[in-house]
Amino acid sequence: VSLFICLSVTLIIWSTKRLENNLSDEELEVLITNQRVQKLKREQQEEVGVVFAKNILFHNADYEAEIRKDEAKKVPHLGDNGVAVVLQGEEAKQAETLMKVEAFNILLSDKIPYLRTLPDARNPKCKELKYDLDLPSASVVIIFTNEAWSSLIRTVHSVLNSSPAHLLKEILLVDDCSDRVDLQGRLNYYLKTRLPPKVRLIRLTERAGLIRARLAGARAAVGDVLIFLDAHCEVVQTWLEPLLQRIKEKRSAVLVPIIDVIDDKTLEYMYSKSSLDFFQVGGFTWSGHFTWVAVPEAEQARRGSPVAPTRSPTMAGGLFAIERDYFWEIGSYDSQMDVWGGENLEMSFRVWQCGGSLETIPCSRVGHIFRSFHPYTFPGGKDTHGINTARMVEVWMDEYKSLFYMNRPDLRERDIGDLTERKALRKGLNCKPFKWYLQNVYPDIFIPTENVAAFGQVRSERRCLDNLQKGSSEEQYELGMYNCHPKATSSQFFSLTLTGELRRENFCAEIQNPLARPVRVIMFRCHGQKGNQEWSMKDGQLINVQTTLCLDASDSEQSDKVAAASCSRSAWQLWRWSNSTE
Ligand code: UD2
Ligand code: MN
Repeated sequence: VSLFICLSVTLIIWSTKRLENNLSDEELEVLITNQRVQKLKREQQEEVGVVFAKNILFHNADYEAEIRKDEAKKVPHLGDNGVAVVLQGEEAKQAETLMKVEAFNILLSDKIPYLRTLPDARNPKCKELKYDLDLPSASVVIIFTNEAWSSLIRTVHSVLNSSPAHLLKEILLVDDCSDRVDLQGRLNYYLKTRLPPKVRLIRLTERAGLIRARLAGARAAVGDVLIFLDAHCEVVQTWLEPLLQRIKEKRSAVLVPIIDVIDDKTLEYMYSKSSLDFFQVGGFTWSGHFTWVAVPEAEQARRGSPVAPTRSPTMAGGLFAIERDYFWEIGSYDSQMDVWGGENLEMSFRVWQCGGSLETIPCSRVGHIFRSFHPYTFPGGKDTHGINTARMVEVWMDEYKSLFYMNRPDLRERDIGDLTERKALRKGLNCKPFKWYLQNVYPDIFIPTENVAAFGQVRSERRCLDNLQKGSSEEQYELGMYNCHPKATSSQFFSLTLTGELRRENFCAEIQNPLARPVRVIMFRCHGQKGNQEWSMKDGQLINVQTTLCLDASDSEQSDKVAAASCSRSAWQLWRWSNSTE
């Protein structure tokens, strides 16, 4: 009898609850399971502290509660118009601690609404441009591994909000096997309850790395054009139309927006109102790194207008648009590249060498949070940037690969995997040599061994000019000397250009203070204006033209530095280059 009473009471409670809340069977089931899970969570929380095991099945009510908790953190209009927000007191401290985990200010990101207004960072001339109503449709592919929730969600809302619905076919989220709890069921639930069905989620069951994650996204996409974004971006109004318009005009054009910086601490959307005609395009260094460079004068003249498509030798990699079929035709990606790095230069060289073009579209602007470290793991702890880049170098850079290996001798003997397929691809597409690329696409690049009077090691007695490991993060450094290495390595590899620069990569030797004693020689960004950076070579002496002082090694044994002194017959002023045309 008591069992019967108990059962019927339960039944009555169930049905009233059901009537009150209008719940379906399934939802009711969820509600009950939830109570159990909540209890389990409480117990677990007490036991292990804060982290919930990932294998606990959360249910809808939990997700709903968590999402509402997140939504409750939002401060309306905070960060609107992309302004900087500075946290104070205890919050600021907490935010700083969390910076060490996420590599950006997650605490602030949690407080800024998912959709905030941004400044119209575009050049005013963009408003005069007209776009067709009928444009190819876009699949926006956003890949992520263990990205922070609020910045990921903000990226999605931003794209949805600032893209014309008829042009946005879908947003494809590709989860590269994240194990963060909030990116599990909760993300699914968020999609179902907060976002339109055109936002889709794919989960990779194994960590694929960003290259293979993008490939997975591209395979699943159905739009005419693929647009890849990182998971911490915000787009500026009318970012999409100019990209699609250009692809409609030229299907082999691979496009990048202007990438603006979203400050990692204040989340300010940074751009310069006063210099809207100026933006940078992509370059690269001989050590295989991407760099930003000014638009060359010749290109400024060719493109006609500062808002016209601007040719870019390379791209940063994360944000670009490419016609979907063309993406596959031109060789998609090297699927053997792991985790992070190198794929951007690979695609840049490949597109140019195989008949396409890479262009910056100035009226399309997207903000990106640049982080100072990777908030995710590198499985196996491998230098994936180095290995991926070596794969790229072997396939695309021909004889110029020696300049890369001089910078990365450690990669000469490394196992970088099989390249047969990629080499066959290059052959099949009948791609042009790297030399063609340098001459036609990037004529401004400094090639340490070409158009120079001398290059290689610069020796005085048994010591050689040496950068003493400087020059990657420094603004400037004093030029040093060190025992000559048996073979030229990048730290001892200098060039004397035909315009008189004594140069290493993008640093040029100059004299800043001829009155100091001793006069130190400073390596500073090459300015190309001769002046204090002009040197001439005569009978073994290296003479700074402006000061008429000679490069002098006399105190280098004590100081490890080279100096400049009045020219004399001293043997300390005689320099031998390992390769010289004199
Ligand atoms: C830049 C690019 C980035 C990529 C990289 C070179 C921009 C703004 N960003 O570095 O897109 O081209 O250069 O490889 O141009 N991710 C995964 N799986 C992984 C690792 C990363 O899905 O194993 C995701 C990650 O969550 C992020 C995206 O890939 O959404 C790019 O990673 P990042 O933001 O760490 O790269 P970033 O901006 O430093
Ligand atoms: Mn990024």
